Amino acid sequence: LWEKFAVPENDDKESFQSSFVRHVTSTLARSVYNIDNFSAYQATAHTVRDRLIKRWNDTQQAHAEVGPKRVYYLSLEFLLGRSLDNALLNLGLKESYGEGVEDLGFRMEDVLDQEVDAALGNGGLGRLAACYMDSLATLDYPAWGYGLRYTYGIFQQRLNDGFQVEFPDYWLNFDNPWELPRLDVVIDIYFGGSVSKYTDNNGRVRAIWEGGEPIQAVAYDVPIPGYGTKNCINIRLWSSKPKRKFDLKHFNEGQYEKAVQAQMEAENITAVLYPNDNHMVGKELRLKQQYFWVAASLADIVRRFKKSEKPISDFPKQVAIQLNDTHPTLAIVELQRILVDVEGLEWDDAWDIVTDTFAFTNHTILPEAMEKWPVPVLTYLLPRHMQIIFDINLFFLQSVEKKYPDDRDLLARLSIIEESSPQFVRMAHLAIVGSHRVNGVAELHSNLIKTTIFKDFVKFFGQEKFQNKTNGITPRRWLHQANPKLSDLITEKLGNKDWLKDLFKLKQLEKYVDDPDFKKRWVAVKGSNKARLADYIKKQTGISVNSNALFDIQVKRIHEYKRQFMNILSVIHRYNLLKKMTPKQRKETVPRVVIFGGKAAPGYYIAKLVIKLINSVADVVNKDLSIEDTLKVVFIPDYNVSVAEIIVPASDISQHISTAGTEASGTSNMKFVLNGGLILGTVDGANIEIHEEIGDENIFMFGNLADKVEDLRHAHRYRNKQMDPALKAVLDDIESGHFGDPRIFVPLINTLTIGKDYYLLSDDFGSYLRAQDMVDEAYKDKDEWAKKSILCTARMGKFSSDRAIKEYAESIWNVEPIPVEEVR
Ligand code: 26Q
Repeated sequence: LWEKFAVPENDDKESFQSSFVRHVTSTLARSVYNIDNFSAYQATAHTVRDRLIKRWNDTQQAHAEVGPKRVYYLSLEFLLGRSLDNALLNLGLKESYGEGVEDLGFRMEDVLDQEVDAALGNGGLGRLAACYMDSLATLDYPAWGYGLRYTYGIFQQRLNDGFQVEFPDYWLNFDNPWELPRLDVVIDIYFGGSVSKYTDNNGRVRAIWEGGEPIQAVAYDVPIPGYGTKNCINIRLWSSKPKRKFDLKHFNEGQYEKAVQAQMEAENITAVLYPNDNHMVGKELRLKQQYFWVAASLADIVRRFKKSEKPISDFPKQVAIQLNDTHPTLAIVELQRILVDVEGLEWDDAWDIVTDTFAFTNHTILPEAMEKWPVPVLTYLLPRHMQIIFDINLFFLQSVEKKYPDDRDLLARLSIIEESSPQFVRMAHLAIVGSHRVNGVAELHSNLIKTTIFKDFVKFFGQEKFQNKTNGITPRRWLHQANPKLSDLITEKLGNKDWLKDLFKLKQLEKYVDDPDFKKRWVAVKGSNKARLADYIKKQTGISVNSNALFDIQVKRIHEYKRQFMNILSVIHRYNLLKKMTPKQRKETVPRVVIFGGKAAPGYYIAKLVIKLINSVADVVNKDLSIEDTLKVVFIPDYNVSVAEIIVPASDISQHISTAGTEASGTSNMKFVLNGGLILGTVDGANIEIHEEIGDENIFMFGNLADKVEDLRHAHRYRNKQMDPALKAVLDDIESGHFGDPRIFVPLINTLTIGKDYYLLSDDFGSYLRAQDMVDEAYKDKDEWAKKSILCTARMGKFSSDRAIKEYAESIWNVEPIPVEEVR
């Protein structure tokens, strides 16, 4: 009977249109004679959503039949961006649905443009999680993501007089077709309360934690379709809400307000994403977010495991949990609590299960980003967990003591507890001790953590526990979707779209580097992408830029270690040179458009001054007619995933210029090169491996190496005398008031003097300027540049997130793909 009523979903234009009309009239309750672009978007999205739900169900059914080991990716951030175009492409529906939309009188581009970004992340770490979900789905892995459904995503950035101002990102304002509320999947989460001891039937003393008032975690599921497969995986996002019970006690005492207050605080937990990137903020609410999320996710995972009716000792054979940085580290403690307090296991048996289950990815070595939480706060919010952490630490330090007797310094360095007053819990230490594998995100970074911050752990646990998994990006979104013209050209040349599932196939493009016709078409695609960006810049900022100029782009979170400051200082240097040139000399120079974008954390004063300086320089340079359009400076506001999709395909050069050893990997570097843009970069993070893949001739590298950084910092006691003269001249220029009231920039300039130039701008400035000159020189030879651009794309196979995910699956998770058949 069920089969009789199951309506087969067809992928042709007419089926789309009939579904579209049904959604307009039923779901949206509108007349088909009166629909705007937004309604057209909604109706299209709902039509696609129906297809996704079908695949989602088929996938769950296929997995239930096999009962495979599943991988769970725990991330506080999923920076997904828009979903409609991506889903259409991954499902192979773009063409038929596109025609269907256009036939009904809409422009597909305008329809797609109606969607708001799902911006539940800050930057690299959150976008990495999104790329990994795309690869897990595409490669048919039985995987789940777990995160939080923030009511407010990363803030929207606007500019006022060149200063950043933040606006709330209330992204759920007009319904979100990409989530499926699971009002039946609700888990009670407790904070506070008390721990009591009791003696069990076997005479053993056991602990029982009774928390305070429960808060409900409600599941919202976000389907993630793979490319060219029926597999459709799930990101489960938890939303907090008060457990609606009538609080008679408060009510009778006439404390109605207090009762409501408690309910509001419950909703607060998932209200807002913390907007700090690579910086720890010690807010209690952030810790509550972490536990709320981790406890709900583990309850869900344990419940799913129990359905298998396997013995609890099989847990690590069925479950792999990846910790995306230290943010979910409390999951280790929560699983130990469940196994010991609830399931009644012995401590050691439980701990073996825990460590076999978890693996931990580190994303930074910056000291200010290392998570640590005060013991008193943990004791009061999660008393039982704090006891368990002390016990984990005790047993761990005992085992250290046994291996290295009488080394008290070693014990202090390894301890999960920092012995300050108050004491702190070092989350990275807890994550390492509770995991069977730890990885960094690029070769250099993985080596650095082994020799610096985690050195003692390597000594104790041995090398095998510490791995490298170089990051990757999904070529579906970052080439096929963002750069359709280049994608079409590649597909035409290679004869099929297989490269989208095996990015190493791009290698075949190398055959055509000397084919004039191919080169011409390659350059034309870049030109049209630059024209598209020029239009966007005109619309957003009013600035006209010449798309024949060299497009030089630095877009990423604004942070001192990423050195946007050094970039804008070099722009001032360039401007001063251009002003001194004769008209003839200016004719011979390569015109440049220097483009910046990125958000500063709202409380990061210096980063905000960098934004102001960029805009002040832009104001002066852009209206100076004397330099005859040889230089333009642009700050694109509100950089996010969908803006990146316009920017990334349009670069000639992109800058990744962090102080060596500070950028764990970087992933936008990969995006730009995959789209045929060259890199100007330091010997840092994944730049090094990109260099290795694409070759010396196709990248501009400069600056001091990571192993020199410590010594250079040390030498900076005598800073002022040694400052690079070109840099000094530029700073003098700012101080003379050429770029507005110089008093504004004093604290920024002080970072180079009083602040001892921690990020070594002065040490790298000379080689940076020389590298810039080499870029100009190389760009003059258009033909050679085209060749470099093609080789860049052709050699980027390694940086597909598919490669990264296969490495995780094979050497950390031990999970296998499960093919998903369509169920009719
Ligand atoms: C921690 C505690 C309290 C509040 C906030 C945080 C917090 C939030 C976000 C700490 C760090 C982050 C984000 C870090 C991040 O994005 N790191 C980047 O990860 C990328 C993916 O691996 C790398 O490519 C980048 O190099 C790295 O900077």
